[in-house]
Amino acid sequence: MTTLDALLFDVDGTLADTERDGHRPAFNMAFEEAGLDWHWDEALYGQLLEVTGGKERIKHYLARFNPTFKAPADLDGFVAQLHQCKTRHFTELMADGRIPLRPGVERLIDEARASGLRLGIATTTTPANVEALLHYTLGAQALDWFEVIAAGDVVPAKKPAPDIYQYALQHMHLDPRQCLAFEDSAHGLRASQGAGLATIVTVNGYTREQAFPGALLVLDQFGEPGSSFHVLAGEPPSATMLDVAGLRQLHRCAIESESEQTPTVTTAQASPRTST
Ligand code: XBP
Ligand code: MG
Repeated sequence: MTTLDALLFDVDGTLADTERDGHRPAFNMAFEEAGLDWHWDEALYGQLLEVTGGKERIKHYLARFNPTFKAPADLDGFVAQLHQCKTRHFTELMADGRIPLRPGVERLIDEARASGLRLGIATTTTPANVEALLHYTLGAQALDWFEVIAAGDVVPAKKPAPDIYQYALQHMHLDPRQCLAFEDSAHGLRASQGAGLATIVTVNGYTREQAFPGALLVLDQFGEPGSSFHVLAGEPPSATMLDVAGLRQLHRCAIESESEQTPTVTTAQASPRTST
C-alpha cells in the first residue's frame, strides 16, 4: 500500500492570502515608482489573476486592458525591470508582517514535521517572495523545512501546466501517489492534478466561486482549535480541522479509490484490434 510520505504546498492563496493585499499593492507601487498611471484595483486584479506569473500578468494587462500604451521596443526588458521592482515591494511588505499565514497552516506544518512527513513547495511566484513569506512568518530556519522550493521561472510553463509540480516531485524523488498537494485556485488544481497529485483546496476571496473538479476536499481553511473549517465539497475525516491523521486517512481513500478505478485490461482490450 502506497503510504503518505510528503505534502506539497502551493504558496499564494494557500499558505497565505497574498494576492489582494500583497501582490496587488506591490504591483501598484512598482507602477507608481516607474511613473506609470496604471492602477490595479481589487476587481481588475481578480480578472488579471486568470493569468499566472507576474510578468505574464503585466503583458496580459497591456494586451487586454491597456492596448494603447506605447510600450518600449524591448518589452520583455521593460516588464522584467518592472517586475523586479514589484518583487522588491512585495518582499518589503512581507518584512513589515503585512500578510500572516492562513489559519491552520503553521499548525499543520509543525504536525507534519513532527510526524516525519517531507515538505515541498510548488508555486508560480518568484523564489524571493517565498523566502520572504516563510522567513517573516515562520522564521529563517523554515526555509530548510522544505526540501524543494519549486518557484517561478524554473520551469518553462506556469500553472495550470503541471511543470512546477513535476519539477518538485523529480527533485524530491517522489511518486505523486506518495503525496498530497494543497492548492487555492482552479489553475493550481489543474497543475497538481496534471502531475498526478491528489489535492486539497482551500479557497479564498478570489477563488471561492471557481470549480474544483476532482479535488479530494474543498475547504475555506485548514482549521484551528476553536476555529473549525467549513466544507465546500468532499467528506473530511474530521469535523473541524485538517491534521496529519486525517490527511493519512484521506490519502488512503484516494489510493484505494484510484486502484478501484484503474481499469484492468481485459483480454478483449489486450488483443490487437482486428481490422474490419
Ligand atoms: C500565484 C501566481 C503568482 C503571483 C504573483 O502563484 O500566479 O504569479 O500572483 O507572483 P501560486 P509573481 O498560487 O502558484 O503560488 O509576481 O512573483 O509571479
Ligand atoms: Mg495559489
